[in-house]
Amino acid sequence: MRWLSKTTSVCTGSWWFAMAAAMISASLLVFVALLRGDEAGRAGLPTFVNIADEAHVDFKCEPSKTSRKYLIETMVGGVAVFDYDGDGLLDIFFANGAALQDPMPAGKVPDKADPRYWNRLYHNNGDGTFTDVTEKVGLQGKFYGQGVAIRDYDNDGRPDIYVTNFGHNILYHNNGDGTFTDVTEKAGVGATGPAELRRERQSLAAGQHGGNGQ
Ligand SMILES: [Ca+2]
Ligand SMILES: [Ca+2]
Repeated sequence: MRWLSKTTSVCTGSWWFAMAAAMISASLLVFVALLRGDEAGRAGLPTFVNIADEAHVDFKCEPSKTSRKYLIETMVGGVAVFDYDGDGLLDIFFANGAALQDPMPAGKVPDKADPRYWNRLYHNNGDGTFTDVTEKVGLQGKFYGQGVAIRDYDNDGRPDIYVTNFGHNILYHNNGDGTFTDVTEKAGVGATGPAELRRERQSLAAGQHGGNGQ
C-alpha cells in the first residue's frame, strides 16, 4: 500500500506537472498568436506618405524669428481645407506670418510684402495636384496671420474666409467668380486688440440691451 500510495502520489504529481506544463505551453502559444495578430493589425493600419512636392503644395510657414522671441512667433499660421469654387474638390488655404524687425519699433506692423510671407490658396486640380491661385484670387493678405476660419457668413451658398492676424483680422467675401473681396470694414470685424475688442463688446452689449448700455 505504501508503495502503491507512493506510486499513486508520484503518478498524480506527474499528471499535474504535465497539465501545468501543457497549460503554460498553450498560454505561450496564445500569447504568441496574439502578438502576431497585433502585428498583423498594425500592418493593416492605413499609413500616410508626404506627397506635398508631387501635389505642388509648396507652402512654407514663415514666423520671421527674431532674437527677441516675440510671442506671436510661436502662434503663427493656420490652415483650412474647403471647396472655395464649388467644383466638388477640396482646396487648401494657408495663413502665414510676416516680416518682423529685430527689435520691432513701437507702432510698427509686420510687413507682408515679400511673397514668402503671403497667405496662400491652392486650387485642387482633381488629378492629385494643386495650383497656387493666391494672386489670381487676391488673397496675399496683410499683417501677421495667426488663424483662419471658413463659414458662409452671408448665407449666399459660398464659403467665405476670416483670417485672424496680429494687426487687423480680415474677412474675405467669396464673390463666386473665383475672386474674394476684403469686406472687413463693411462688416466691422477687424478687431485688433483688447481696446477695440472691448469697444466691440460694448457696442454689442448696447445693441443687445436696447442701445442704452445697461
Ligand atoms: Ca474646389
Ligand atoms: Ca458667403
